[in-house]
Amino acid sequence: MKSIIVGTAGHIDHGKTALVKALTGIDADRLEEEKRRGITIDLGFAHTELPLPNREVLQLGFVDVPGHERFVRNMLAGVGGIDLVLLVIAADESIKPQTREHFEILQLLGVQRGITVLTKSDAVDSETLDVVRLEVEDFLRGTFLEPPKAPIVAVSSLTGAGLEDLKRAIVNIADHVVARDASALLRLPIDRVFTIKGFGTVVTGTLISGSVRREEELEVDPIGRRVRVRGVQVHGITADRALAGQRTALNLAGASPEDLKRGMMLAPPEKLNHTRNVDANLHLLASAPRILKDGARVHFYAYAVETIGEIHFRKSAVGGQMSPGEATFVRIRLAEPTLLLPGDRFIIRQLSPVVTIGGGVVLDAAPIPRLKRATGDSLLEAAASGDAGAVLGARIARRWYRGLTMAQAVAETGWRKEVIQANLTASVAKGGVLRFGDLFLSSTAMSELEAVVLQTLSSFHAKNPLVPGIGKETLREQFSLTQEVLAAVTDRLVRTQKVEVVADFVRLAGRGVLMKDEEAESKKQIEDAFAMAGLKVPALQEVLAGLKVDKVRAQKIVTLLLRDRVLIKISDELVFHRTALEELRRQIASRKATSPTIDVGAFKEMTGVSRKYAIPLLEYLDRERVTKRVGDTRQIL
Ligand SMILES: Nc1nc2c(ncn2[C@@H]2O[C@H](COP(=O)(O)OP(=O)(O)O)[C@@H](O)[C@H]2O)c(=O)[nH]1
Ligand SMILES: [Mg+2]
Repeated sequence: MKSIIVGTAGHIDHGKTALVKALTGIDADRLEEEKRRGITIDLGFAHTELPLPNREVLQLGFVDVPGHERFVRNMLAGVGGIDLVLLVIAADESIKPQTREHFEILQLLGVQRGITVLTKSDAVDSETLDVVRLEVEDFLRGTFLEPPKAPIVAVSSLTGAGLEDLKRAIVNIADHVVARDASALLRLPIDRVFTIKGFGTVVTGTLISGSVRREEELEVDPIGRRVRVRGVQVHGITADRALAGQRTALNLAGASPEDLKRGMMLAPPEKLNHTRNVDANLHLLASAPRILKDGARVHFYAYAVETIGEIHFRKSAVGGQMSPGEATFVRIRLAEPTLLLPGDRFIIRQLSPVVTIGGGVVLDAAPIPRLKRATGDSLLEAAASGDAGAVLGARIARRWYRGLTMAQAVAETGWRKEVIQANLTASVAKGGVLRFGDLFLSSTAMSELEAVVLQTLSSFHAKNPLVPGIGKETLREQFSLTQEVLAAVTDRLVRTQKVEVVADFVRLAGRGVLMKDEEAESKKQIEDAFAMAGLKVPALQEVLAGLKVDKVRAQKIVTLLLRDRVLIKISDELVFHRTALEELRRQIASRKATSPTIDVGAFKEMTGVSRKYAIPLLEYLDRERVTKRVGDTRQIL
């Protein structure tokens, strides 16, 4: 079953609500005031089904909008999710101000398909109808509603004339409507909130992407409230789930109607982020009454959201102002946090008098502060081109050394993980993008990082000849790297033999500690003392006392020997030379052939050390998993 949303548009009293009723049998004017005054104030909803030529059923959800100029903001809240528009023009009045304003809004929102409906055909003679038709054709020239690709159908809701033609036209066009992506992340802009006795809180909206099931947990943006879906209705009928492109009502647990309002958005928990800054391509209508200045404040509308936005031009080329008919990249600062994603359309209206002056498409809803303009612009250009691979490439590149995590990629695009993965396969294969687990880094950033790390190391060595290298953590903090990126860059430099990693230190390859003669001599003395002692090591303090260098420097040398693992400390008092411990391991290993176990006595005998040394040594071997203590004896592993 295919589901599409049909929206009405057009001047007040041109017969939009009557047309919806004629098509569906439902009066979309639901408010008492609307019925009394006979005008539509807020959005109205209706639904019906039509058979498709392939015998499938076409499910139609209608969003009926008010035509009155005072209620354009309500019209904007409804028009965001529509797939097909019925531009309603009364044959007895022809084109009027809100015909123009609504039509401009539809074009700014990028609505692709529709039908122009000349209503009240019964109220005029056929000559008048022909004249109006010519006028309307002229008005539609060069737009998405230009005939013949979009038909003009004359109807009378009163007599029913032309309604069958209109239904046929709807079915024809619906066939070409590309279904919204039900596999994308869910977003439901809330356009109504109310309570139903015995049910509690109900919200409605047009599901613009994804799907929603009963019992699912959702997050209300921007308030961050968690709610549970107690029930789902599609076009007034209880369903297990609603899919993108359906008018959806959800019964929610976890929020009362006072907590919620039109303009909030339902989304999966902890996946997407709201923002107060969006980068966009803004188009100023040719009909806009005046130029737009940098920093201008406007009404901002997207889906059911209505807030204030401050427009800042991205390109100095615009010269501080935008003329009617121009388009340019802008950053919009929003008065309230709003959940938007690239590709979302918006409308701007002047503060006073309130008229629609432009609109556009969001290119980035997660701009990074203080980013170089060129870097930011290359993302905007990629986003405007619509090339998913290029967009991801630019999003990764602008994160430079820090890289972009999969979770960030999901939040920035609203695409699922699998989609992101698929769109990155090519650049990962070609090497332009590097992948480390869930982190992506541009290869340019990585090469640059390698160079900077090498530079940093060489100046560090020059300044600190007695220190074996820079601590990994210090290096990480210096460039604000994540653990993954630090590991990746050091791995790469180790593999190309440019650096060495010793314990937690990174140093240039072959760059041991450069010592003065006296220190070098002392170092050798210490090493020799321990190397010759084997396991019967002297007390460290004794060795140090016999050196030429002072105590502080002697201690430093010992620290270096321990760091380089030339000396190994196995307890507070006992330090051994690496070779002595290696020899011990060999001895133990060869003993295994004759005896699988060893006790303290046998150990003392084998090594010739006293109990004072034997116990710590055996405990060390246990820790190193060379032996394992079993009761009074040790098993050789
Ligand atoms: N004669 C005639 N009157 C119509 C027709 N459609 C609507 N009307 C009348 O026009 C007025 C406005 O209609 P309505 O649907 O509320 O207009 P909307 O403001 O565009 O929703 C009402 O009094 C309707 O009865 C039609 O096809 N023929
Ligand atoms: Mg109406």
